[in-house]
Amino acid sequence: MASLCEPKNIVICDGSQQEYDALCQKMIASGTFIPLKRPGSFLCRSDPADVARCEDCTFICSEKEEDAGPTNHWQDPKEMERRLRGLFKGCMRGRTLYVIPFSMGPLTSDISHIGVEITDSPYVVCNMRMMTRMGSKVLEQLGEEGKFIPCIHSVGAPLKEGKKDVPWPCNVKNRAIVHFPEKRTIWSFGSGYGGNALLGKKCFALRIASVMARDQGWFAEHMLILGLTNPKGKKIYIAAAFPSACGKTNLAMLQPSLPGWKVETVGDDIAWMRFGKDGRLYAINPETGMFGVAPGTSKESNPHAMESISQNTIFTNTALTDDGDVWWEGMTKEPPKHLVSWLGEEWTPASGKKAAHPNARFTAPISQCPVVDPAYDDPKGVPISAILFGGRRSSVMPLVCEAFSWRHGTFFGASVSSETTAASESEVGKLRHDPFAMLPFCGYHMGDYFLHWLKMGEREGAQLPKIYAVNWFRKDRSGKFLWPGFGENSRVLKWIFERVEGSGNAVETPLGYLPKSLDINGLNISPQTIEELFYEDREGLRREVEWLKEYFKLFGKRLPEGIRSELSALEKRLG
Ligand code: SAT
Ligand code: MN
Repeated sequence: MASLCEPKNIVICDGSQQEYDALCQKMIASGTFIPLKRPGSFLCRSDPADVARCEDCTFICSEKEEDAGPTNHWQDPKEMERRLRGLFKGCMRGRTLYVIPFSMGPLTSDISHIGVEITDSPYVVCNMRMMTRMGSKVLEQLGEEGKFIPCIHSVGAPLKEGKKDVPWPCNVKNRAIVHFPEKRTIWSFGSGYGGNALLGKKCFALRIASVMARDQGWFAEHMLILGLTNPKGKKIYIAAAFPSACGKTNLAMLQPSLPGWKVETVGDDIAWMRFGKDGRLYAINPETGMFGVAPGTSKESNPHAMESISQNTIFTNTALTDDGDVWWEGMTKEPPKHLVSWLGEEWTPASGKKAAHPNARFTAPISQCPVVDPAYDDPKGVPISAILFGGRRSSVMPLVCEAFSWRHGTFFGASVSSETTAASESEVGKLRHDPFAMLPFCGYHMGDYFLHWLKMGEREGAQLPKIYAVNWFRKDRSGKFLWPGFGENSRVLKWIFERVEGSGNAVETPLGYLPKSLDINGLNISPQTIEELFYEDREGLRREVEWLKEYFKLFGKRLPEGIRSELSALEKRLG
């Protein structure tokens, strides 16, 4: 790679604090980092054209086109390799090539896997140090013969001798985030942002890992993991899949409004799950950091996130206050009188523009979360009792619903749809199917992925988690959210806990089991609102079935029979 990329020098990262600090100093000097008032924290402004995951330039280059499936962009792997070699030729001139050995998951866990990312971005190095277990200890573990996933990244902006660098080098028009599932290799060119560049995250831990998981009989999922303890001290673990920027971080560290209940955080974005000898499903969080959405995060909405980012945090594309702190929409009720926006422009409330980019992010170590779960680093993982699927749905879908069976729950996952968010560069607020919240992250044919889920449920001796669909985002006719969400979601978690334990009451409906009653003690909500939250909109549901039928056609013969029959069973139940 060095002879292809022609970097000025090469640094093998040891992952030490000194190395991290030196890189931060270097980025302050180059204008990439602005030191903040918060201890050990920095603000970084990206190029205004490189602000989110780019789904249109993300490719799954399997040997056969049909194996990438209809939901992925495919290109011939040989042609793509040729293109990449052209793009990478001399792309690191004038820059340092950093070698980042990293482990997804605890080094001693047999659920974990190792990767090595090479990059010419010190911003990526610093983020990867927070997001993964990174450095010399990983190289030691690898030894001479160890296996790793090669992850090759460049911002694609060679630096001419004597020319001053820009704060956020990138090459937007040539961006390509490319996965070779058979070779289990990742190449990413032209972007420095989030999932495009921190290759351990979506590229490895979801797209490549989903392929490994299919082949080896485990799960790589876009899920948070939380521990839920009831007032008697009994604890279960829950995993939940929501699309990007739909509240995974908020749920993962929620402060329950219900007295005596406790939520603790194992992970906020990705879960790797494997069956244990006892037949239960054990989950690890392969990451060690959070790359969370800043806008909307406040002391009210997520006090634990606010505490997690009080120090040692990298902020990207937030606004800067006059006293050297950060701000974003929704952080306080009243915006400050003056700010410098994410674009580096003077900003006042009268500007009529957003001060922070809607996909502004914080990168912080999960160990800083005040409610981090004691088992977050446990190599065995935590046993999962319930799996939740959800999206942003302003109508039709009830607040919570329990699946009749694993197969029915798999159908829940396959039917997820959600309004799009700023986490991806495509249009925001458009309702789209996003099966298992994996639409942008599944590394192979989505129909085969459904089949993998169905098959895993047939495993001998499996103690399967119960499966739920949740929707915090249902609105009334005037467009107002019916449910307060955030800490009040503990009321839904409580019902799930009781169902798992066998004590919770439910009524059977065509969609699944709904709560007979939800604990709304102390919540200022009218009985009509509760009714609306669970209202069975038969017309809407029938339309939903038609819409799903249309969507599932996409998968042709590779739509598993189990999904097909669940859809017709639902249609029958709706009458
Ligand atoms: O992929 S990112 O990590 O940039 C953001 C997301 O989609 O969750
Ligand atoms: Mn995510």
